[in-house]
Amino acid sequence: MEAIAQERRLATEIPGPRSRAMLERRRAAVPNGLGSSTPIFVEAASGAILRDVDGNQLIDLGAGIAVLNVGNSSVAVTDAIRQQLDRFTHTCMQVTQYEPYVELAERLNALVPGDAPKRTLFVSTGAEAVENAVKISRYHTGRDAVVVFDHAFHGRTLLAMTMTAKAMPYKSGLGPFAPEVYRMPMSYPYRCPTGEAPEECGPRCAAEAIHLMDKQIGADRIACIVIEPIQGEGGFVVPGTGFVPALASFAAANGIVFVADEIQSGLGRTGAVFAIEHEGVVPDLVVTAKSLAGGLPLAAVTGRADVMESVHAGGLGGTFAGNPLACAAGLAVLDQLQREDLPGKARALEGILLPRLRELAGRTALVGDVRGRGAMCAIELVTDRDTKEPAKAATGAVLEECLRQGVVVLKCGTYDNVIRLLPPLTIDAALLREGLDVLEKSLATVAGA
Ligand code: PLZ
Repeated sequence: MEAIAQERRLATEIPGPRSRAMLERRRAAVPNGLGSSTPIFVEAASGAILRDVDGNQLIDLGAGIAVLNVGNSSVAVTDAIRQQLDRFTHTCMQVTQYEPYVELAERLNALVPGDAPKRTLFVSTGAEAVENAVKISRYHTGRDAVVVFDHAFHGRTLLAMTMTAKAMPYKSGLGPFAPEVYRMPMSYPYRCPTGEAPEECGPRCAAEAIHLMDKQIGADRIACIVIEPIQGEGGFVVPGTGFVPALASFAAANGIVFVADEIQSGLGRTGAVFAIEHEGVVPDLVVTAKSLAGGLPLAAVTGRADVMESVHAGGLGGTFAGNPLACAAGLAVLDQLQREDLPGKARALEGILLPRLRELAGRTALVGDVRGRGAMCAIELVTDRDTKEPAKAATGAVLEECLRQGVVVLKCGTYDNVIRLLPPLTIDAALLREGLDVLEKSLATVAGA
């Protein structure tokens, strides 16, 4: 396979004529409901470079929404897929079984925090993993209620969409929703829902959430609390110190299954294998997807054996769940995670990202907040630092300018005003710096406009 030089190269305007022509074809063939944040069509990708159909080479600071922690087209991963491809591509684990599924389960059981014996169930997508975590929690507890948080994103299927917070674009017009899902305040130090100062936001929001769970649901009716240790789509919100541990203690004291949704934050991204490790909390269940199989669709529910073993045989599964190509890729991803110390790489990237983003905040008042851990960092843009009015239009304009200059950057956030940086963890420091230079120039252009 051809390795693409790890450099940004502008061959045409972006989008170029070929991407524009494909966009026309797409419009006539694919529904508008599938939104795409850029008009670019990719021809090849490797490392942290995407080459489009017009020959432009773009710096990838989105990693396919946190899927390519190992880098685009990781050689180790594609080799593993190729080897499995020559053996077989599918049997269905519910019919005739295969070793890569079991081996990957063993590996994840060892990686997920906690000393108790564990089990792993594989499915195909993040939403499906979230749904299975809820099914297992309900079965285990004999309770119905599911607790989620403001700004949460858990997927697009009926239950996962219900668990997702944001109406537009994820829920508006797409209901009715699933019952027994309750939303609690989320600690968001920059915009504390209780109005506390950032240092007090964690304990105060935890107290508020616990009060609401007790009084409005009843702790003894709650099957599970599902939380992203660092929120992804919701705005890269890092909860205040103490928030997650207080909820985990409440869960443990009340027989509630505590579920960490590590779909975006997991597998090295935040400088630890799992973001929950930064909180010193051992969750009962962890859900992973995205980076688990380096681009192949694979998701997992991993957790305490006594919880995972609650469900009767045949109660869980799926035709494609734990596809052998995806499991082979997953094994190669975990090898690479450990061999190349991807969590360590994420910490090194944090050392480039956070200081640079703080510098940007020093230069333009458009940047209201800088936050993140590891290579999961973001800036939140506001039109006014006092009122914190979200700068949605400016955010869109900055991203468009970045794209024109050959850098793919994603936004997120309930208010569409957060620019998130999610580079492949294997990105060269120089290439990341170049991407950040482009971001800085784009911010200056938009701020000065
Ligand atoms: N939980 C924390 O980040 C997926 C969504 C892209 P699926 N995030 C990207 C989009 O617009 O649909 C996500 C996540 C967290 C669950 C999911 C859902 O994972 O594999 O997309 O189903």
